[in-house]
Amino acid sequence: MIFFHTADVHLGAKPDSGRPWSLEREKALWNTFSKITQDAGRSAKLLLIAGDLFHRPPLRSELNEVCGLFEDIPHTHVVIIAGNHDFIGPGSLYQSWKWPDNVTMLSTPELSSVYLEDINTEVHGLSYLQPEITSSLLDDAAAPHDGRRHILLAHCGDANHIPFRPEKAVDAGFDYIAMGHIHQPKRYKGIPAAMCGSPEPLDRTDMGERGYVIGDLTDSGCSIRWVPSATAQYTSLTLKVSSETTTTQLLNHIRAYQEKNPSYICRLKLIGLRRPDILFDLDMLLDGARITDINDSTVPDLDIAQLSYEHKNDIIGHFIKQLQMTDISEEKRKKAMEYGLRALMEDFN
Ligand SMILES: [Mn+2]
Repeated sequence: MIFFHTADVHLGAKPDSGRPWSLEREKALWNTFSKITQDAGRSAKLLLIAGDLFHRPPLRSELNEVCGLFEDIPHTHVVIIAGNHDFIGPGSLYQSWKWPDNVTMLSTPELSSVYLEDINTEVHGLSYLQPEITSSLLDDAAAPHDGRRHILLAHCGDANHIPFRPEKAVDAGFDYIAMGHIHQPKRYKGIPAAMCGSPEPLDRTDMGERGYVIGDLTDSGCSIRWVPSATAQYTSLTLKVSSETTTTQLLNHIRAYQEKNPSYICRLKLIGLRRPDILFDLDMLLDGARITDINDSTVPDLDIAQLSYEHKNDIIGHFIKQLQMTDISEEKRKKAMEYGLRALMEDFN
């Protein structure tokens, strides 16, 4: 029995809000989820959604949209739980929503299940009714030896969101544990369990590839593989500058890199020695390429001996001499030299 396992789709989120590519990312969340459901419809009997399908309690229009996707795959069962983001609070549309026939939401705060007869599989799970659950609610989950296959859907994984060890659920008889909540995918060695990760990264802290799980549950056990699905990837890019480097050169370099890797959105780090009298125009870099943030760790390339010779009769030379005689740590001296000389030389230029 082939199944798909996804979670943390966060439909409705606006990644990198305010940046030029934000709308494109917002649409990518929908497009990738749509593609996953279509692929599931072609090859899987069951689509598991382990919480946080939506970024917040969903709007009517958003629910209509996903129901349209599920109606297009009538021969695939869909089982959903609500996570900490799309929790079923007072007034949540989840409470009274009429899902298509192939869809089940396990919406109670204690474990419940749905038995899918044609695939002899029972899916167990619970939904969040509030954004946090600190108790280990799933520790007592158990699957009976009744000839059915049993799957546990679990939105869990940190102290405020159902602390949980999947090993325990395997010992309690479950054939697969479909976990959600942590965006970084994780396999558990030797046991049929996975944190599938989000199908698309949500922000710059979601570094690396993202995807979902395709599993095959048979009488001899459960095999799973992880499939990449994300259309963008947050990566770190470190560039080393020299005293000849200009902002335009940096921008051209980053643009060429991103043309070669069009899915990359970069966190930029600048290192190396820059010309002492310039600061890179970070706004120009942020405006000109897909960069979320910049860590400028460059240091000015100061030739102290040369400077103190050239300025032996003015305040710059005097400043260098005094600082060299001051009893402070080398690190502090370096910083003070950098800031002091920058300020003094601006006056001179
Ligand atoms: Mn979550």
